[in-house]
Amino acid sequence: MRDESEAKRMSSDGSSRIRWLSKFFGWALAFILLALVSIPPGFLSRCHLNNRSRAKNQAFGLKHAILAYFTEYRRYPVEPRENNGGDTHFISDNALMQKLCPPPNQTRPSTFDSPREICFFDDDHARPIEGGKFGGGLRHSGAAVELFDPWGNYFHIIIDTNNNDRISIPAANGRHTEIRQTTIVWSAGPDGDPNTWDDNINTW
Ligand SMILES: [Ca+2]
Ligand SMILES: [Ca+2]
Repeated sequence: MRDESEAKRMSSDGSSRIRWLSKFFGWALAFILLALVSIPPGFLSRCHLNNRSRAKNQAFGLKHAILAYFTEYRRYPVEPRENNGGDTHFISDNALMQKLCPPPNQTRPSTFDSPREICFFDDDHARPIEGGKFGGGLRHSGAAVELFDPWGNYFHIIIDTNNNDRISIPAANGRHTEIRQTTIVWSAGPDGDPNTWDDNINTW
């Protein structure tokens, strides 16, 4: 008799647990559907636009920082490379950024390569994004510092290292046009490829 009532009680417990679980999953499903329906139309495209305007601000900030460095020291923050008399293409890696940004713990001047200890460039900390990358700001690693666009790639920079006050800007289909500027910066855009110009974001 006792075994029978114990079995009934266990069966009743099992049924109520199943009812509770099905109720829980029902509510969870309803909540997810409600959240999906509540995303305003155009939200995803606005995120895309925000990333583009963020990249544009970063590119102009970097360009102005390089020009300010030149004004201060009468030289560019990176050494020109041999390029058959042409201008030099750089990226926003540590070799460039360590001249423009102080290290996070203010351990200057041992690691901050700016003779007068001037901070020429600052930005948000890069955030983790998909693919194990960091994007949208400065990434400090020990004494090293790098700058990434919102899609986790370096910016590209051409500096007038042959000092003719002109830069031949790269463009689609290998076309080049000369403009009267001494520093240009561009982001490779969402596709991460600096040579596909439909989505690139530039300062000229
Ligand atoms: Ca030039
Ligand atoms: Ca591109």
